[in-house]
Amino acid sequence: MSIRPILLHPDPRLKTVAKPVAVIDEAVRRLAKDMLDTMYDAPGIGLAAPQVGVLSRLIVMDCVKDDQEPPRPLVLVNPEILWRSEETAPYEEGCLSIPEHFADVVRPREVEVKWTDLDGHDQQERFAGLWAVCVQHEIDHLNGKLFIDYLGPIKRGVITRKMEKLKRDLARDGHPQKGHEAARL
Ligand code: GNR
Ligand code: NI
Repeated sequence: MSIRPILLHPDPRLKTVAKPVAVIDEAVRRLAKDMLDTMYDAPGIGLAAPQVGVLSRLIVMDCVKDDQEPPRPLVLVNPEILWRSEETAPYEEGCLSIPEHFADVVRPREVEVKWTDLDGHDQQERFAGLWAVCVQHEIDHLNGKLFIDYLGPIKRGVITRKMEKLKRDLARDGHPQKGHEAARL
């Protein structure tokens, strides 16, 4: 088990376009395993490699909500959106790199995605519901985009300044000071 630290916004690495994975080697398999461990530990429903400081096009997801259902850990190498539904839907999004901040984001309700799995095989699937929200959120991370980039500059600025303060507090004492309650913007 290896949990990697998750980068917090603002960080230049979270704004960088990630590079395609050229070969699936042991390092890529270890990264994927660590990202799943890190995601489940957080806990979160998805994680993109740039969030752990690796600027490669790799994401992991498990959007199974029901504890009764078996988990479905997915690793997507070099994911690409092939098709987006015309129909859109709002969802109140959060991000492990922007903890305690939530805002409605409107995205296509369904997407068709192709990717390479860890065995090097091509995969393709149509995602809907929370899976569609998550896969679009994660692919955005690979393109240096965060959910707050869909908000207006006022809301985005409020969140960014709160995150700058949180990071200062964490750097000083390793824990947030008062005034870091969850915020819905
Ligand atoms: O754990 C997460 N939950 C979530 C909720 C609504 C919309 C998107 C997400 S993804 C997020 C984990 C994360 O930050 N992935 O990049
Ligand atoms: Ni995120």
